Amino acid sequence: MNPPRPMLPLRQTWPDAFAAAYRAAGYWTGETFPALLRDRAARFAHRTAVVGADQRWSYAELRARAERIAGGLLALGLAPGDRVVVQVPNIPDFLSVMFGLFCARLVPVYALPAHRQVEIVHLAQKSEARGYILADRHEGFDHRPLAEAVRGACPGLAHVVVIGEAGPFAALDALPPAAGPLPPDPAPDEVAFLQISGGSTGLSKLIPRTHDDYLYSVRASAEICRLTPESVYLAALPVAHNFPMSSPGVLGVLHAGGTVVMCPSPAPATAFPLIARERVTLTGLVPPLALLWLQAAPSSGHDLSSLEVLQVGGAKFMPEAARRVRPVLGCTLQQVFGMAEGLVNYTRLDDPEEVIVTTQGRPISPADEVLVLDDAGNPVAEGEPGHLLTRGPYTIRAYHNDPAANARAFTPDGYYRTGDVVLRRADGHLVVQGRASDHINRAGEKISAEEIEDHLLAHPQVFDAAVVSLPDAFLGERSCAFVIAGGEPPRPAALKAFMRGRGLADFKVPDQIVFVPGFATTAVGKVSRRELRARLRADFLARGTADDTPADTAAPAPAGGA
Ligand code: OOB
Repeated sequence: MNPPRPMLPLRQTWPDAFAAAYRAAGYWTGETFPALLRDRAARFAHRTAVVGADQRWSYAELRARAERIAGGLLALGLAPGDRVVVQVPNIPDFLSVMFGLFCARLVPVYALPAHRQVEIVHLAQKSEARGYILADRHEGFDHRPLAEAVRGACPGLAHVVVIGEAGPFAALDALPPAAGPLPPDPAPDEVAFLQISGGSTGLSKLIPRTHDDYLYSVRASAEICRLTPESVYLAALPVAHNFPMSSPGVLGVLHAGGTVVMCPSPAPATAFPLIARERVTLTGLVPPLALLWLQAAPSSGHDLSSLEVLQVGGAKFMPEAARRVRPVLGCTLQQVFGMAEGLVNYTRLDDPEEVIVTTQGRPISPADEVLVLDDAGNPVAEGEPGHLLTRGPYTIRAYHNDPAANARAFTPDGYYRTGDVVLRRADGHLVVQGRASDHINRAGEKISAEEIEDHLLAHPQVFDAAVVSLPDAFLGERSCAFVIAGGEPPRPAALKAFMRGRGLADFKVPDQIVFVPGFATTAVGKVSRRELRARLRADFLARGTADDTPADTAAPAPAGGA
């Protein structure tokens, strides 16, 4: 066997004075994920930790299963410190795998079930992954051929483990027995996992989060959401995403000793019966799904009366829709404005209805530093819109292995440039106004215009392409590609099939394709991509044909991202 290649170290560090202050203030407590699991398994041994379609595991069972997986993965040949891409849908094994990795000191790299070859290969290569854990099938898609293709493209990916029918791979349920004791617990300032960025430019960046910083956000979120051992959380959005994972999400609920109900799809037909059966108290949705639920609830016939809080986040929830949550669902709305890089804002459960409906909340922590700046970098007057920058005890200071992105995204004094334009009210609540960067927020899924343009340009009949967001009554935003054909224009459907054929996640395939003869340029003949996109979008909208004419698509479905 070849000796393992040296991997780029994972780290996430704050300047000493900040780290000391965060510890002194009790934000960073030294808690780690393996210790959390052991503690809850001892305190809540027989209470239900997680429920699936036909599974119901107590905390003691979750721990036993996680530790078995940990031992099995190490016996298979993975070594502490190795990164493992996790592409697991909303099933109880998501939690046993995640905690199994933590207990083995392996580092999860969270992929979404909707990701395809392009995304998984990128994550595996960028993280230097040696393992890939996936479910055999999800929503009619067989992930094993995908795993074959990924393994072919990533020679370092030594171990592929499948939940369900494993085919040519190792089966999660048949891992070898542990060859020895599990490694000692990690240091709390070690990187626990890699989360992925919304990807405003190019491909997703990797976000290293430490035990200390992430568990602070989990603990504080659980408190803000008043979670208790009686809380029952429906995981309706893909749990690998930061919102359902930790805001307060499945981790917040386990931290509080409550119950996680894994919902395989956020559609009302799947979610409503589970809410009724499990007496769910809390769940989180992206705005398009919240709209669907508001539409479906009155005539659904399911008893949704256990629901106390509906969280909505990932994209802007418009006040007119927000106002309908309490009358229609009989529960409190909580708006959540967060980012995988850190900062999370919540409306509080006892905020006045006006605040809940019209704002995106305020930060978790008194130590969250928030700046709202004009283009020149000066603070705007209170109540004026500006660029949101932030730093704090659970906001990263750097991406993994990406000096160019770090130079763009962080100021020299460590603030993260969120790319969002917000206004801060006198009472400290933030209202999201839009954003400065060129991505499309499609039902909470962030799509980089640049990444999609690159794929379009790979088509032989595409001369140039610019991808923009257009307003969409349902998705919030949909993607539209303006394409200059090189020769005979390809049919939009063929171009979309080409994109899928390149192994791109479905939600990134443009919803609409508009062929144009050329891109108007300035007299100088040169224009930045950003200006170009802005101009194409503005011209198209000015022609008044944009909304409700997804010319070449059937009604687009939200991928259920956040
Ligand atoms: C969440 O995380 P990401 O990393 O997928 O996306 C972050 C971006 C934000 O910078 C903002 O542009 C947008 O998503 N966003 C919202 C929003 N919540 C997120 N825009 C308007 N209103 C909101 N409520 O999306 C995320 C992470 C943790 C909790 C919640 C959402």
